Amino acid sequence: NTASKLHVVLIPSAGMGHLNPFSRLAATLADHCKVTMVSNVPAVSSAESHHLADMFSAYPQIESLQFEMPPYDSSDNPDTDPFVLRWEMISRSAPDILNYVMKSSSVPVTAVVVDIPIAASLVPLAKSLGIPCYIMYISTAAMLSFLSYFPTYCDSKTTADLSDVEIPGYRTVPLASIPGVLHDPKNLFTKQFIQNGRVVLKADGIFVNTFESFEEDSLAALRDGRVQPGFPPVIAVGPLMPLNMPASGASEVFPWLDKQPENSVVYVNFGNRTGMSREQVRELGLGLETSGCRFLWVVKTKALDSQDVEDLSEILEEGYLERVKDRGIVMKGWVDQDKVLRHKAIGGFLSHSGSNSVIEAAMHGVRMLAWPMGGDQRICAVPVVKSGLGIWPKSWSWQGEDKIVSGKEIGEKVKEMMTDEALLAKAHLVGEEARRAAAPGGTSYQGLVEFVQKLKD
Ligand code: BUP
Repeated sequence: NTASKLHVVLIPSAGMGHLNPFSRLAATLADHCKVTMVSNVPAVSSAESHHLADMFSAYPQIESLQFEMPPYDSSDNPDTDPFVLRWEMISRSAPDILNYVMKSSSVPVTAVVVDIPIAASLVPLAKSLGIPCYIMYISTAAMLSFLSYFPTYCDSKTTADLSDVEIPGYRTVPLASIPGVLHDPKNLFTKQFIQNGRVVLKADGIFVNTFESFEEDSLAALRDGRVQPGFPPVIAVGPLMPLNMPASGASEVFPWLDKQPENSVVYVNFGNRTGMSREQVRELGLGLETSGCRFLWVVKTKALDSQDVEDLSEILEEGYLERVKDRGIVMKGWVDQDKVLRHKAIGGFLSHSGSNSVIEAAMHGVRMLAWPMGGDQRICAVPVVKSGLGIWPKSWSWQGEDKIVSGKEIGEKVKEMMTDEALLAKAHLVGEEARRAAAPGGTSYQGLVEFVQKLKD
């Protein structure tokens, strides 16, 4: 049959926030056609190495191609985030990666799906070889609108400073929601962001890990050309279903969760890339304690997991762990977020509102208290509030502001979220809609079926 001759090659960049949705897309697509996923080795973080090894062993039907990254001199960009540096390395190696893919593939390549941070180099190359090229956009449709409009905004602005970005016919993105790094036009990330923002228009289509009812307004604005005329097809494919493999990371949390009442535990995790200052960590600890709620808290003070080696007892106030031991688990490292969010004891999620965390909370219908810290997180918090999934105290600090949010404020908001029955009911509804979208016959499922059908034609 034709489907067995279709071969889609996925090229992710780096960071668990990218590998997770790519792996989920690979597993979903593998039900419809042959799928290969390229990994760039060695991985930047240990979480990524573990994840890739586990995924390829659990899903032997996904072919693995490993591309050895050449050594890279980072002296031009000494302070750059290691993930952004890796994106740059991959972009520079794009011709070699595509060459390698074409040479090593056992079956001719029908289409490639490339990750957004490396799209500017890979989309034009793939197109020049006559290969249909799709982008996997790793964030919300709201953020895709901002990314796609930002180059136009930069071309037309008359001063060096940024201001509110008005996307005509759609919405105004306030200055405070613009990723802080974009203020510096010389920054490597800013250059990549603008190039990738321009290249989206050249892709054959763009996958977004979102679903119709969650971001109806943003999807409509993209599709009807309000954000940019002639926008390629936007295929909402979310929530992408978690992989079916043994839980990763800390396992001791689950027997504890099993003993807690339904909807009683706040899960607190700020993602892979957000290290919090020790002072803020201590206030957060006080907040969780004074909220009176049960909690599962993953503490992170460094952006890269291999550097996050400080012991909890050094980070937290003396005596804290002893005081909260009957009510909470405080841990460092990795916990299987999907398994946590689907647990019936979890009643709320205090999150940095990273795009994957948002869509995962939506999928499991878990109420959110959004505390965006930087990057695209304030833009991703918008659909959280709009859909009714959660609340967002906008005055809380972000992006390296000196301001510390007090334990008292945090405690009050956590309690507010956890006692709001209407919010709980609304979040459950969002969860039902999300799961319906992803199930056979749902809008997101259909989006992927139509993508495969188009490749066949
Ligand atoms: Br930390 C952590 N367990 O302990 P986001 C993360 N995850 O399963 P990002 C775990 O990593 P930004 C952990 O489920 C999600 O799929 C989580 O992605 C998983 O945040 C992913 O939420 C994290 O997008 O920051 O990538 O850390 O996207 O804001 O740059």
